[in-house]
Amino acid sequence: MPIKPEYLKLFIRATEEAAYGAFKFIGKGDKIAADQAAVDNMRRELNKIDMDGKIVIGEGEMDEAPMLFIGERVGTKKGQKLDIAVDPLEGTNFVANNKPNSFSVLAAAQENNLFFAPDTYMEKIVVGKNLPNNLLDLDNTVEKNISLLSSAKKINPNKLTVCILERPRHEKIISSLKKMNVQLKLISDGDVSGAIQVVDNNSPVDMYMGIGGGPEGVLAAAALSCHGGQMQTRLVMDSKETERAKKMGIQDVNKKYNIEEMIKGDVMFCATGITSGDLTEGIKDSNDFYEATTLALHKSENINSIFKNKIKK
Ligand code: VTB
Repeated sequence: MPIKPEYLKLFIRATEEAAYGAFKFIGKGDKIAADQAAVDNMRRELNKIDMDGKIVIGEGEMDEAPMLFIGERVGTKKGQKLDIAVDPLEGTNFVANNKPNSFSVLAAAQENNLFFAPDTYMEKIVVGKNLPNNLLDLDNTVEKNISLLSSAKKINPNKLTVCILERPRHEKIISSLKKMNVQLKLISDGDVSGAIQVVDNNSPVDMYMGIGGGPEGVLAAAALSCHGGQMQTRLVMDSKETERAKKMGIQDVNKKYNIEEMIKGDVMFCATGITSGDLTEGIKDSNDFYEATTLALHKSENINSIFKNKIKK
């Protein structure tokens, strides 16, 4: 059974309120306070919704996150049974430093249909739609993946754009990409948005790759599954994290996941901008009210729209 369409506007409300909470902290240099405000508001709104929701991607595991922790039940328990993935504030540094690309994000699927990823790193490789199935592989060399994408898209490697987090751990990949004269889009943070750009017609990004957060990987997968994008991921964990993951029920910790294994069935995705960025505009102060802009997707209903709503001052 698909997710009831009426949930979309309620989830939009949850990301709007979370975004509004963080908005008050833009440029204040306090990422913890900004995150807390977003978490509080999102949790409050989720608990108003008639659903039997379970947080599968949240602020962390129960012993380290008091709110919106993995496994927390949200909603009034009266409606559909749903798995919920949240990042009330994606891009805490961006809000703290008044930089573009921060937003509040949520994805929902039916019970047991979202990948229960632990809060660890994840290797990711992402491309857009209308490409041969399972085109790329994390175990290929960077050169091979670029050459496969270049042939499939009939675009010379020097005309391809690859987005990647700028981190020392990616030095080797970045230097291989430079050798191939690929165009780089280096981002300082925010790989949910980085990954989703492969399906955005207004973005030059052809491929996203590299190691970022596991939770962020599931959120990006939710949006990409509505668009028909491709993604392959693999958890990256130290021995302690591996133990925890096994306790969470992940038997094969080296498994490579494709999008259908991370997101099953129907899915909704909402992202409300805090500061303006590649996905959406940020919250705007319009004298009498604030205006929130949300990118909202619902797979089974083919919804891919931008919603603008007023938030009372
Ligand atoms: C990653 C990325 C996120 O933070 O989790 C990153 O997925 C943290 O990476 O989008 P480092 O540990 O290397 O700093 C974000 O960029 C923002 O939450």
